[in-house]
Amino acid sequence: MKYRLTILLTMVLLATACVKSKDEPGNGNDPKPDNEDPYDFSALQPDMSSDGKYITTVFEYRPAPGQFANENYPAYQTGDNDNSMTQKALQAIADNTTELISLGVFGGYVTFGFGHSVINHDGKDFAVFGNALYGNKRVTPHLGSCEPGVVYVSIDKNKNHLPDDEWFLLAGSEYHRSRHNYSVTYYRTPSDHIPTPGIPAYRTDTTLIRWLDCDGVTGYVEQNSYHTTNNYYPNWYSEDHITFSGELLPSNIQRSGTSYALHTYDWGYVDTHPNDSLNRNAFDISWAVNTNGQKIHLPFIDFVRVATAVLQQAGMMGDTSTEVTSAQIITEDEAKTLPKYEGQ
Ligand SMILES: [Ca+2]
Ligand SMILES: [Ca+2]
Ligand SMILES: [Ca+2]
Repeated sequence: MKYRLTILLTMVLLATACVKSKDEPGNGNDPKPDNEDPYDFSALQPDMSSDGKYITTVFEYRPAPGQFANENYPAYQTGDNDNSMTQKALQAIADNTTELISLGVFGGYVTFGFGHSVINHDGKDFAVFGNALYGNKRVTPHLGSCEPGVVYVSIDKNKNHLPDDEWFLLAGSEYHRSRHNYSVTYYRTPSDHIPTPGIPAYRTDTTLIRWLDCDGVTGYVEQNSYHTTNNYYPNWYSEDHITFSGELLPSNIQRSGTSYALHTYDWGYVDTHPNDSLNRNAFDISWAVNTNGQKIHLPFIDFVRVATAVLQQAGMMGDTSTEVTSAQIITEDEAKTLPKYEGQ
């Protein structure tokens, strides 16, 4: 009986673990005690004190573990901390750059701004670029590399110029088959860790970074033979475990024998289409939903967050991590040239 009760309690705890937590995008605001509509933004004025087109500020760079962590995009050097890594991230994605940052596996994110509000005009309002490529279907059908990240937006409701307000997901083409309010905790590799090599031989350690999700499922970010000198867990984090929460997309791995591809999703995701298409990499603030799935009208936004939205190992390509190279505002005139895709 006691045993059964323990199981029951564990199930209840696990079942509640996947609901929204206060650290999750979408929970920045305390509930209002009276009848005030929390989504009435009509009294707020956009900050249009500058008119730049590209990223000017990175507020947070919080990658999840992954094969590029510490090694590159951006590289960690002894003595780096949250502030210096955030500055490196800014140098990489500010302006019209082709440098990039990697966000690590599921949940890792970057939060940035354009130095002024982004108005929600008719059509798409801004674009975010990654480093996605399609496979050439005729020659290399399994060489696509699309690593979808989701976009959250926020409005500086408390006017402190910081992204500490409620976050809204921009619901893309896969929203209705995605897992909402998911979370995963990653654990720093213990110092006495013994690698567990796998098959094929590129799997040099199948148990490098342990993770535990809100369902109680556990797994690992694996070390592969192309990245053996870094330790995959961001060195500058003081915590020995770190939790990320948000939207989880279905796996986009296509496998044919030993060959893997990461296929594209239609619209509404970062690092999912090559950068030669503005429209495929463009986002409309009107796609915003809160964590209950309610559509929210935002007249403008002040903050953008991009987060890796899959949790998967893709053979010799290793773990899947969204990359960001730059972002830009889309003017109202430019938006008129960008036709809607089905479902937009
Ligand atoms: Ca819009
Ligand atoms: Ca704020
Ligand atoms: Ca990528």
